[in-house]
Amino acid sequence: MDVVTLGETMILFVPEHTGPMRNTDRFTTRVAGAESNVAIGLARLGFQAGWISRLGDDEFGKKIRAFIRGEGVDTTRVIFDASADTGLFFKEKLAPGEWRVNYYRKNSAASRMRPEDMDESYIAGAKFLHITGITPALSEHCYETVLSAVEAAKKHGVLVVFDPNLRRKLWQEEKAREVLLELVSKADIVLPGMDEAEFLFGSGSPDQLARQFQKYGVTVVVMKLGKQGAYYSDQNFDGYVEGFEVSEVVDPVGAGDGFSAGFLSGLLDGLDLHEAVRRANAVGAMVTMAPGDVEGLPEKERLLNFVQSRSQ
Ligand code: CKP
Ligand code: MG
Repeated sequence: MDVVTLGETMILFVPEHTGPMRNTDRFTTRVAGAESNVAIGLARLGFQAGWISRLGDDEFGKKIRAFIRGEGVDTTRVIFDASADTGLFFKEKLAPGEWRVNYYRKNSAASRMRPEDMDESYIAGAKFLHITGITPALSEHCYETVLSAVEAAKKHGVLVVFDPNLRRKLWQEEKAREVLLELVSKADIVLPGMDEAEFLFGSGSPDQLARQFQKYGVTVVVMKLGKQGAYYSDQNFDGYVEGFEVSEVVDPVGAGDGFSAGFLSGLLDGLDLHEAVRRANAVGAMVTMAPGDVEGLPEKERLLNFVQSRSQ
């Protein structure tokens, strides 16, 4: 396995019309969850990705597993839990450029993940363990599950990649800050957005904020700067990589996960940090141009064509 990740994936309902969803009775359903988005992104780019989770033993759970497995992600560690439902979420487009996410995931099957669900040898066989700050917000058990996955990774020299993915609807600020910082302190690579970095450390420039992460022992920090691109820093190098022009932002949700998938694929292909971040920017941009959270994730050839066509 190149990358193993764990987290909750839900059925996403997208109302057909712009405006509050009480005014619509038509929805499109899709499959979405930050960690499986990353796994799908990597699988489309030709890498081996494994996704660990719990799903309800229900129609939606079956749909999610079939979809993710169909994308070529390894789902052998996914457990169907008959005692809870698969989580749902709704993504309303309130006005052009204004989105609202509504979760129906309390006590979901994924919130019942347990440290025992983490197969140490499965994690040990990966090059990277990818985690996000969403999972520990789901329940105390999920928090412990993430810690045990990280422990297994560290024990076997698997690099820990952490995307803070702050979700204010899921927990209180103080608790979020404490847990996210704890995970930062255990990560080798962090991929925060500027807003998340400022949430953790207060306002500052990207390089000042990156140094704060490095004080926690992080080796590589890549800060997402939206359409401006990204800033990266490791012990030896730092720099900015410009973002790609996007013709129209159809749906920005999932761009961060595309960024993670693009970045990890770059590292797995042996690119240097600058080039890996460029690839991350490209995949993030491509995700925003398609509806849904995973629909815009490209295959390798499309990605390389996109990058090349914008480099001339
Ligand atoms: O940070 P991103 O916009 O890339 O993350 C989007 C995902 O897992 C989305 O698919 C949703 O299911 C979630 O984040 C979430 O729980 O908010
Ligand atoms: Mg994100």
